[in-house]
Amino acid sequence: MNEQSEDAQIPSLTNKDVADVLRRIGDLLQIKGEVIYKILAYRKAADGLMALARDVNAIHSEGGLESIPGVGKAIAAKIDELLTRGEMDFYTKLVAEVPETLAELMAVPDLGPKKIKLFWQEAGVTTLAGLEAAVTEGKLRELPGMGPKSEAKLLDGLASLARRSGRMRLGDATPLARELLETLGAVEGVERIEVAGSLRRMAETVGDLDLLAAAEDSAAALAAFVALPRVARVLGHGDTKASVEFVDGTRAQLWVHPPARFGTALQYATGSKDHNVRLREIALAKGLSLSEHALTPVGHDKGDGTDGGAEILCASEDEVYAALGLPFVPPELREDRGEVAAAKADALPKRLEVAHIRAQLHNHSTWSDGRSTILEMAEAAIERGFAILAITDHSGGLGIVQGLDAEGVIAQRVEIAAAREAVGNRIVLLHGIEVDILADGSLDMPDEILAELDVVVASPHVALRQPRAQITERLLRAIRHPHVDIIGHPTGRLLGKREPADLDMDAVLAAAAETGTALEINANPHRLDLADVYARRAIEMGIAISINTDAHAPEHFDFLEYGVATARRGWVEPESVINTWASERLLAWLGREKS
Ligand code: DGT
Ligand code: CA
Ligand code: ZN
Repeated sequence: MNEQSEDAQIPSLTNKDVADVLRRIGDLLQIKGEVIYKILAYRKAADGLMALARDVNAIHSEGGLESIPGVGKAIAAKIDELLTRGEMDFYTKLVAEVPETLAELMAVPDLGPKKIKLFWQEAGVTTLAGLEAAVTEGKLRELPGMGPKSEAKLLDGLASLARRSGRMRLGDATPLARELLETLGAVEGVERIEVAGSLRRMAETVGDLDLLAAAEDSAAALAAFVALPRVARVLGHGDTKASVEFVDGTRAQLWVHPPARFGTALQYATGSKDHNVRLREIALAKGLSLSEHALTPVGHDKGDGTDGGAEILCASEDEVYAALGLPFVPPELREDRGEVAAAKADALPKRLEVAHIRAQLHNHSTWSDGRSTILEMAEAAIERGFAILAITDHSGGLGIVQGLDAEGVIAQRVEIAAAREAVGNRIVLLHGIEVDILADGSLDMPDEILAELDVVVASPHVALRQPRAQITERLLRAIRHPHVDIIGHPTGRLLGKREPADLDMDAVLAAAAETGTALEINANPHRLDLADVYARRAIEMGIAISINTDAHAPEHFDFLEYGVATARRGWVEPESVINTWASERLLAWLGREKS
């Protein structure tokens, strides 16, 4: 299809292009005030398109649009129009009524369809730039529900939107990369294939996917890569490297190197750039020049008789680091945050492994917004080899989810007891709660109930945009609370969607250290909260870390690898993570009296 599009009259649209139109329709209908189920239908169809691993044009030509999840007859007809004519009547009429650019405003944090309609109709705001100008000029101040505070909030929202880029979350990139490795690894002649770049370093978001294959002959691997069904455009296709854009807009590149040079190539492509600069300095001090192809003695092959010796080829990264006199530096540490100096001093952190994690202390069930029963969660935890599982459903005050009040917690004891009976000694099942830290810093559950629970995770969910002093004080109150064991997802951030709360982290960390309250690394890939840099500061202060998947269903236990990676990136060693401790030690810690 890519080839066809060159001569076709209508430029072929990618899955992402079509999904964007459907999403925009949903947004514009919502601003217009249309009923919610219609809006959701467009969004579901857009999600269905984005999840496809094939080009929608191919599905279209087979007459299979209605087989796309979320796409029914009516939307299929509209997509057909769009792909056939490059236009959709419904959309054309809609944007004649509601300006197309209003949809952009839906991405501004804390700005909803009603306000957008108000700003449009009362102040003529139709674009992001127009919104910024209207706020700055005070044109929105007199509108209902507006004031200096909401103006400041809008400006913050616009700024955070500008900071956001098209980066992918680690949790989305990882399964995609695994699929690519499997497909391309099966290509004839490919001896080895690995991810590189920020994905191998397991950064919380990645800009693009870097893949690296070892093969004597690069042509077959590169040809297979550019012919993947999910490729929408080939951006480049050379002798040793190709880059593509997928149907969902993700970019990826594949390098192919001879197996004998795979180590230097992988080391180079893994980065980070700054880490590589450090290594090149060390190489130069040893009279070597480090490149993706080899370690080359300075003066090698200059043709003037000053040949400094033969190239050193490295098939593995171990050999690269060894040639520089260093132990292997795990990819998660390669951010130029002191890891090269630590490697030289043989003082790299002890590596935390997923297998070290024996307990999961923050999990939900059907008693709040989880999808599985307590027993189902317990069985799934047993299957994954956990020794301890805590059920910590939400407290009631959230408003958005059905949570537990004091009576609910008491009623839940019966089911916990029944589940304990059913699992016997296969796992230790703890009864806990994820209690909401209310806007004033009090907890959404009476103390006497909290006192009886095995684990108390206290988390901020509401009023996350409070001013710094207020939200910091609120967290401090929760940290100092005698029954709180763990602070869940401390900053409340959602990657690419919501900025962290404006916390004074020094104060938060100091209070956690002083009171012996653990801070969570929430492993959900939308959160990864605490972030790596804060986790590192926390362990330097002796604060206990708890890595939890916040599972709302059994498959969420799979998030653990992202939490562990975040901890590694924060130089966190197994000993600092309470989830690695022997059961008796962890249970004693949970039952301690806080200072
Ligand atoms: P990303 O994609 O923005 O999340 O970040 P990376 O780290 O994956 O960076 P990317 O994709 O631009 O490049 C992949 C790797 O290639 C990078 O980690 C190191 C290597 N690399 C790229 N450009 C340079 C460079 O100018 N100098 C050096 N030393 N290495 C580079
Ligand atoms: Ca990259
Ligand atoms: Zn939560």
